[in-house]
Formats: sequence, structure tokens, C-alpha cells
Amino acid sequence: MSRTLRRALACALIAGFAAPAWAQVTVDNVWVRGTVPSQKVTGGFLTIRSTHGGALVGADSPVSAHVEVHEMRMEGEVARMRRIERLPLPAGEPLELRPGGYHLMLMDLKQPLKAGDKVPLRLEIDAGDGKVQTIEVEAVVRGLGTDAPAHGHGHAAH
Ligand SMILES: [Cu+2]
Repeated sequence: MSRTLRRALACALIAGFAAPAWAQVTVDNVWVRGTVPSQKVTGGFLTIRSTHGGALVGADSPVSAHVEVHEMRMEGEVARMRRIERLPLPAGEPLELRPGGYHLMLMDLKQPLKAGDKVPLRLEIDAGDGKVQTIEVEAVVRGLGTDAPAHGHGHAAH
């Protein structure tokens, strides 16, 4: 990891993220679900607050080939996920990405993730003025089954 990235990460962790000219966005409660060795996808969860709204338009992480923003809905008894390109952020209100709802999906994991590991995540926020802010955060890995919805997370639906 470069020094610049490390410093940006430290700032994001300590102060949230503040860019005076743009919407102020803070991210906390960042975690990803731990995996077993053969598992290639997992969920990422966090809370975003943006003073002026905007949208979450992308994410990525060095531990996976790519990261998608997903929504999860129940269709009858079946939980279905689908990719969304833009997740609108309500101005001034926290938006929670959590098991059973909106979440990040880390695809094609390069390594197993075990409880207690730290995973860098980069979030792309369209602040509504045509500029995309990049926010670096660090997720903590929580053990399998943490806050799991009763029906489980339907990764097989992909
Ligand atoms: Cu998903």
C-alpha cells in the first residue's frame, strides 16, 4: 500500500471524510462477512451519511476482483439479489447497508477472509454535482453467521 493511500485511509478512519466544496460524506460501521476457503463471494456492510445526498455509484477492494452494489428483496419465500448502478443517498439521513437489504458484494475473492482481518474498501460517491468522490475505509471481518438473516444470503442466486 502506498504512503499516500495509507495516509488517506488514516484520515478517512479518524475524521470520516470532509471535502469542503462538496457534500460531506461519512462512513462507519464498516464490516464484511468472513468466508470459508472455497467461498468466492461475500457481503460488505456499512452506514453512509451524506449531507447533500448524491448516490453510491461504485466500490472496489484489493481482496476481490470487483465489488458490486446489490439490493436484496424477498419474492415470496425467496431472497433475491440484484446489482444496482446507483444507490441514492438521502440527504442528511444515514443509509444502512446491512444483511437482508442493500449491501456490497465482493466478487471473486482472492483469499479467504477470517474474523478480525482488516479489508480496505474504496467507495465512489456521486455527490450530485457531477463529481465523484472516492472514500477509503477499512472494513473489519466478522465471523460467519454474524447478523445473518434467517434465510441466509442467497449467493447462489447469481
Ligand atoms: Cu449480493
